[in-house]
This record gives sequence, C-alpha cells and structure tokens, in this order.
Amino acid sequence: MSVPFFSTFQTTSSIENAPFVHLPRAKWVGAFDLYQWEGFWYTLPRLHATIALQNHFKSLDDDVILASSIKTGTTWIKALIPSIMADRILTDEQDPLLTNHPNVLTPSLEFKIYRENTTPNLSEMQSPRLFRTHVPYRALPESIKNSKCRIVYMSRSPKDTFVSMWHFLNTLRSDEEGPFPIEEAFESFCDGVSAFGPFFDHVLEYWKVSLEKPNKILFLTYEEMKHDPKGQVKRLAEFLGRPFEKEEEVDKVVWRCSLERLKSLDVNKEGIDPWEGIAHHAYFRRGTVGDWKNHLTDEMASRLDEITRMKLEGSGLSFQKV
Ligand code: PAP
Repeated sequence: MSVPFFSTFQTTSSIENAPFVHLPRAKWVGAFDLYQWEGFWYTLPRLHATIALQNHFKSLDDDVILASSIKTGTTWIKALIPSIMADRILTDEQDPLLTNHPNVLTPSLEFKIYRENTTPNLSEMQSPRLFRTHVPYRALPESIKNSKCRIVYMSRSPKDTFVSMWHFLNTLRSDEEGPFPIEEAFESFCDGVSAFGPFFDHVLEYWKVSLEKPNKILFLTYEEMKHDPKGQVKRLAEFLGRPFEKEEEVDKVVWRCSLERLKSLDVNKEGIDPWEGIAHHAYFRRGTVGDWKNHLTDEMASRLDEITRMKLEGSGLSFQKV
C-alpha cells in the first residue's frame, strides 16, 4: 500500500525539481521531504501541481471549492457538497455515494487534476464544478479569489486534527514499521511542519477572508458539524444556493453522508484510490470530538492549547473546548 502513495508524493524528475532545491526543506514523519514555499510546506509533486493550478486554473462563477487543512473532516464535506447540489428527487438507489468514494465526487485540484496534467481541459466538466484543495488561501489562483465562485472551508480543533493526521499517516506504514512515534509527529505539528502547514496559518488565512467576505467563504468547524449536523447542513445548503424545502430532504442528506453509512459501503471498505494509492477506508475512522484524550499526554495537550491560544489571539476564532 505504501509504495504507490510514497511514489506519488515524492516522484518528480530532477530537472523539474531544479527550481525548488534551494527552498527550506524538512523531513516530515520520517518519510516525506517537505519544501517551504511562500510560507507553507509542500511535497514536490504538490508544489508542482499548486504552481500549475495558480498559473492555469480559470474559475467559473458557479464553481464550488472545498478547502481545508489536512485531516479536518474534509471527507464529510466531500460527500455533503455533491449530495446537496444533486437533484433532490434522487432515490437512495441512485445516490452517487453508493458507487463513488467521496474523493471521486469532489476531485482534488492538486492531488488529481493538476498532478495528472499541468494544463488540463476542464471545459467538459458538468456545471456546477466541484473541486477540493488543501492549498493555502494565499496560493490559490487569482481567478478563484476574484470570481464569484464559492469556497467552503472546513476546520477542526488542532488536537483532534493532529491525532487524526497521525492515525492516517500510520495507515501508510507497514506492520514492521509500526506507528510513527507520536512525540516526534507532535513536535513537527507544533513547529508548523506538516503537509500544507503550518496548520494555524492555513486556518487563519481562510478565517480572515471569511469574515471580510462571508458570501465568498463559508467557514465550518468539525465540532459544530458534530454538535448540530442538521443545522450546519442547512447552513451549507443555503450558502451553496440550494436551500432545502423539506425537513426530510435534510434528514436524507445528513444520513447519506454520515460516517456510519459511508463506512459501511463496499465502495469505501475496499479498493485504493488510483492517484494517491491510499486505501479507501483510511478516510473513515472514529469521527469523534475529543479523541485526542486517548492519545495525547496532559503535557502535550497543554502545550498545544497554549500554542492555539497564542496563534488565535485577537482573531475572533476559537475551537470548542472538549
Ligand atoms: P483528508 O484531509 O485526507 O481529506 P479528512 O477527511 O479531512 O482527510 O480527515 C479524516 C477525518 O474525517 C477522520 O477523522 P478521525 O481520524 O478523527 O476519525 C474521519 O473519521 C473523519 N470523517 C470522514 N468522513 C466523515 C463523516 N462522514 N462524518 C464525520 N467524520 C468523518
């Protein structure tokens, strides 16, 4: 399992990589070389894709872009957005989630589209086009920032985000390797070193723009989604210009996109995605708020709380304390 994943993350030719070899570099979780470009950390293939995206993507006004830092519960929203946009008369048997992993329904700009081809032809995609990205706000193409397209940003408390990330990265390691030492992964996270990190800078950039332009960016948190899924799904649908007419429609979408249901579907239990080489099931785990309590020591938790307090001070953003 790990071989294709590592290769897609790491492989690009030395000629293509030449412009980046002088960038600051850091080893992440013992496996990935991350390069710091304009303040954020990328693997080289993601950096190539991000630059191609910046240079070539032309946004349409009805595009929907799902943005997030990694492991914040994006997969939930990857399922919700197409479900909200879909024809409300679809029966359960016609639900695209039955046969497609959420990664397929909301394709990644930098893991798929601009990784496969630096100048993809997107003209034949059905409108409204749905995309997702982990690219930080500052690195988005001007076309996304300046068009009327909508951005949905998913965020999550840093402690649970870190724990989810650590679990996910462990699924890419062999049984012989065992889990990556959590203390080392934690140090990197606290230092701001993770793919598309620093985490706090990522969240804060989108947060600030969401305050300035609430019709442009809808800022969601995993904790609010878990606390009131129906309320948050209605909010998301209104933002997307697809408000629900009946309560049953909301219930149906919430159920279709629930972790329990998605986890139980064959399409998500089996298989490996073709562009990242990651097992489909790796995107669905416990899905709880406060799972950090099972993994972080009191000292680690206090340290990350203190970093969070300092980073978010004055921003108006806070994550639910659990
Ligand atoms: P990504 O960054 O690779 O897209 P992402 O989906 O953001 O991954 O993160 C996975 C987390 O979302 C997992 O959290 P956990 O490790 O704390 O369990 C996963 O369980 C959770 N998740 C995925 N789908 C759903 C869903 N439908 N409802 C709630 N949580 C979900």
